[in-house]
Amino acid sequence: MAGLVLHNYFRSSASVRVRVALNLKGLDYTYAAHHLRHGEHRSEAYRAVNPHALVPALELADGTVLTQSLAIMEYLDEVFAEPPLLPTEPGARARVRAIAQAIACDTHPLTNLRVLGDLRTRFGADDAAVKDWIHHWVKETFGPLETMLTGDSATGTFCHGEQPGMADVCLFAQMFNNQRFGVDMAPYPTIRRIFAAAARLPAFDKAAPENQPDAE
Ligand SMILES: N[C@@H](CCC(=O)N[C@@H](CS)C(=O)NCC(=O)O)C(=O)O
Repeated sequence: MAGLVLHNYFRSSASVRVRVALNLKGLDYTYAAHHLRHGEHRSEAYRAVNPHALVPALELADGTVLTQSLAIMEYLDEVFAEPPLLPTEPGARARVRAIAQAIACDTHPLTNLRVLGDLRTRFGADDAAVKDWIHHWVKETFGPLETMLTGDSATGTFCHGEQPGMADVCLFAQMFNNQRFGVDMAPYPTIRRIFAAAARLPAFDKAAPENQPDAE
């Protein structure tokens, strides 16, 4: 599809998700960077693109703007069937979505920039308290996720079988946050193994924060 513009930021894990999905589908896009630490996503110009003032947002050739990384991934999967990001069997689809949502809905929002900012400004949290908060909430999901992945024969090289999908995309993206925040990943060998398998694939590696034009 010609004329795709991805509004994003190199370090944003929700942006990583959409970059991987676009790469897996073999879609080219224009990279529009919005520096989150400089507050560029809160500008009037960007709010005209996404009133939520969050990245990513995917602008289609006809000007339609898609927001929410999970919704964007589902859109891409519906319009560009190959390779699929979800399996075909309903139970398997629910499993993959559950893993993806455990990360994207239960973990990531609690460690988002604006939440951490609020902890500091409205609730007086210092660096140590913020770090403790992040580690706590990652652990809340990654512990059960490790159990879930390790104890299920549906888990293969990737979260679900031998092909990477939406769950792997979310896991891969969150791992960069975990690394940046100094989360100890030793208790999660299966998650680390899946991350390593994904990182070996060009579509994932190309989407990693350090490989973006705005990387610092
Ligand atoms: N649920 C949204 C989350 C989007 C989101 O929170 N993006 C972060 C970067 S990963 C952001 O823009 N943060 C800006 C802020 O917190 O001010 C999605 O999956 O797209």
